[in-house]
Amino acid sequence: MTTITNHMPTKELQALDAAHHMHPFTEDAALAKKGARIITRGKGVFLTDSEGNEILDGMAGLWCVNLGYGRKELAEVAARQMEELCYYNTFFQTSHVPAIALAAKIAELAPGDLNHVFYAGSGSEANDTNIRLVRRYWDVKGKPEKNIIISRKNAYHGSTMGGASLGGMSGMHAQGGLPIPNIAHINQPHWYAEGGDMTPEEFGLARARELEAKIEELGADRVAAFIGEPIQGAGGVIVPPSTYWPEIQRICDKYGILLIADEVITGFGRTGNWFGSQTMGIKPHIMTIAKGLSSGYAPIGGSIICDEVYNTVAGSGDDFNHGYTYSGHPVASAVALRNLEMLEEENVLDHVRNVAHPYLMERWQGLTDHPLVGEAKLVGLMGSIALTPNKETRAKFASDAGTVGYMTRERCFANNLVMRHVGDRMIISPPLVIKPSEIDILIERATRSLDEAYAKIKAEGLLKAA
Ligand code: PXG
Repeated sequence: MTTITNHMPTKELQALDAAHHMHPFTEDAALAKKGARIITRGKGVFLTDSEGNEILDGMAGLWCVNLGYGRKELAEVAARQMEELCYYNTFFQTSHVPAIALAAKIAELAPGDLNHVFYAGSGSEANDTNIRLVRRYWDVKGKPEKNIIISRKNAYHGSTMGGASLGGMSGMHAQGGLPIPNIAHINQPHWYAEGGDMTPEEFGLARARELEAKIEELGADRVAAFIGEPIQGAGGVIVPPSTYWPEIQRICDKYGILLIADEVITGFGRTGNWFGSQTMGIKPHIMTIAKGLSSGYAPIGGSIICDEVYNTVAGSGDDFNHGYTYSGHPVASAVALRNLEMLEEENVLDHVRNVAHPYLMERWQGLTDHPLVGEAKLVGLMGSIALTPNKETRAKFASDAGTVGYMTRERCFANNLVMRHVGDRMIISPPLVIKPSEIDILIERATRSLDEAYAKIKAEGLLKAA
């Protein structure tokens, strides 16, 4: 067999990809006909594909490459660690320096008494850990029946059986017999799409109080925890009304329910603070982390656990029978630690707060002048715009949800901008190191794509409200 390299013709790479590589969240037979876009390298906020296109990555990969592509120092740290100790486990009463140092660093950065880290290989695995951890916690407390976890519709918490069950994606639940037992879902705080005539503040309270109603319905002695993304990411960058999270916190406190903040996207600077929980003013007992923990340079995730939950489970007199071969993988841990140090040394959070966010906010809000754009939201560097045929009424399109969003995404693709669509919402989450001049390129390509999509939508008679 010939060696497969970046230098092979695109068509050959696509054919091999189609023949042997099954993609996540993809209708593979349809992709096989079209051929995947092959990404060959990355530098800063730009990707290059096998055709030589320079693409501005408005999504930081999958919300993770926060320091940008091509950071040599991270590659060097990985190489050094592989030579020194490529692997050892953290089971059976052993540990190693990268896992220790990273846990200490995460505990230093995490607020309050979130002082303990359980490692996983990804965000999905970490949420599986959380399911077992909170159930174990209440079990040790003598309340084994307090085992239901409440989550939200349109939440994303991963793709394992546990993660997808916590998530509220109907398309995922429809495949594979999900959710697993004892997971309940309430409605999401998505004012633009579901708020009707309420003000955002009224709606935020109403949606938070669905948690109270659900706890009352199930009985507080049955409910172990509530899990939520401080800002829903994969669901469409849905920023909850300001009233939402304080009310959720009040309800969790009142009923003695553990609060899990899924910080897989919002952690490590994405919202301008170290954690989205700080931006939203909440105090979770457990945080799920992954993605930005290593800027995507190595696969690693985990749970940050407060003293009370840790002390209870750790002091139960029995093992917590859970863990992964790659829990605290030394290479991934070393890379993650260096990534966190670089975020600090380069004052990346200051850059997000004082440079990139204010500048992008101004330009992003400017997109609401476009006839297709109903609202523009941006917290830190995660943003969304709603596409609508009628800005006044916040109407949905008459076409199937996502038709217009997909058409817009196709124009972005053609214009060398990675901007995703979730239904008829367009979303961005660029590397945190993005410069104002690169934000100008992002906005210029986004505007051109919106213009082209608008022309096409009109031409195809799709500019109709449902
Ligand atoms: N929680 C949240 C909040 C996430 O966004 C996960 C958990 C799962 O992490 P892993 O590392 O297991 O993938 C995620 C992942 C998308 C998209 O289409 C989003 C994610 C993953 C894949 C696609 O926006 N988020």
